[in-house]
Amino acid sequence: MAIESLSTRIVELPLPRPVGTAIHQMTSVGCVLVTLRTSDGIAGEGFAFTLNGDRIKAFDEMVSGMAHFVVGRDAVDVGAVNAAMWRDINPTGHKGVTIAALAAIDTALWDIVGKQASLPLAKLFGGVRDTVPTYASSGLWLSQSIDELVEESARFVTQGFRGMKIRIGSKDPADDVARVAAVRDSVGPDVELYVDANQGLGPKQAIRLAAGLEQFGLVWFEEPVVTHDLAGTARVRDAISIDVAAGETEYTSFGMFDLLRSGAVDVLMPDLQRVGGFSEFRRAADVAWVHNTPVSSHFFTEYSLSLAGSLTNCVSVEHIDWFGPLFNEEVELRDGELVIPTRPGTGFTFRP
Ligand code: SMN
Ligand code: MG
Repeated sequence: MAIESLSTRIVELPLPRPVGTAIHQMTSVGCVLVTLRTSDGIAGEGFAFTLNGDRIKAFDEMVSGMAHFVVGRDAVDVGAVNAAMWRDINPTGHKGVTIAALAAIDTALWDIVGKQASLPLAKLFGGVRDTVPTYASSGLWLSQSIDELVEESARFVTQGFRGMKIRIGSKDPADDVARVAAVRDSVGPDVELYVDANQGLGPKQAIRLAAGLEQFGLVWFEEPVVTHDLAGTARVRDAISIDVAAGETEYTSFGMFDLLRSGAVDVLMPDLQRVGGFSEFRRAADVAWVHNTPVSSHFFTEYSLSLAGSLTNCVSVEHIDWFGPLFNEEVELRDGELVIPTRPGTGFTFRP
């Protein structure tokens, strides 16, 4: 069925409290909600977001400016529509606002394809699992005190999480070690702990810090250094025994290829918006596949479940609850894992 319209709506979701990482300060997220409507009344949905809603109107404009690529087209031709948008943004580049707009539209197109087929996208892409490991990630911020970390980590365990991510990158590395030690003490030896320095360290700083963190049995050390320093990230990876994860700030399967080829990561973490939607995430996962590297999704918990349910090499989905208020449906935690939705399309619909 032909797509009749593309519409957008900007919404701002306040966070429960201001939070900070080594490089971000956040009080809200701003979203551009994208809805495609077919002549037989099916709605395909996707969204793009910015931290604090910064410059969100530019994202709205970029999405709206691509309407002519989808209106009049059939969603099952998502490959051709995607290729046309890809060609069109060439002069501006395949990073940032351009790829975020392409990603949101690609997501909405696939949502229609799933709904038309009455299939969850995880099955339409080729189902591999019904639940996927996850870890609590909307918490344990660098901006919190040690007492708050202890209290919140215990609460995550009570909620049923078996893993959680701690933001690090303190001025004094001894503070990072103390913060991770306090959480490990609070949750016990069996809970999986991840750390994320949000690119806040230099390679040597990261290597020295890892030496102090190795005793805590961490799952991974995420974004130790600035995203474009692939050689620096690879140096860290070579020097430490903890796995290195990165990719959330890279764009498209080409960016992922560079990361993998540089030997910079043990776990690749594409972000649905920055990688370029479902189509490009799946290509990125295949690039990781040929590098024998697992993938774990960044943000976009709800939509990433469709990918996790269909990608053999997906090991986990980050649990961020910030975007929950957008949807009628809720993500479901079962025995510490997230349930892959069985509803058609992405399985999540905007709550008006
Ligand atoms: C992150 C990035 C941006 C804002 C908050 C948290 C973080 C993550 O890198 O991996 O969740
Ligand atoms: Mg991160």
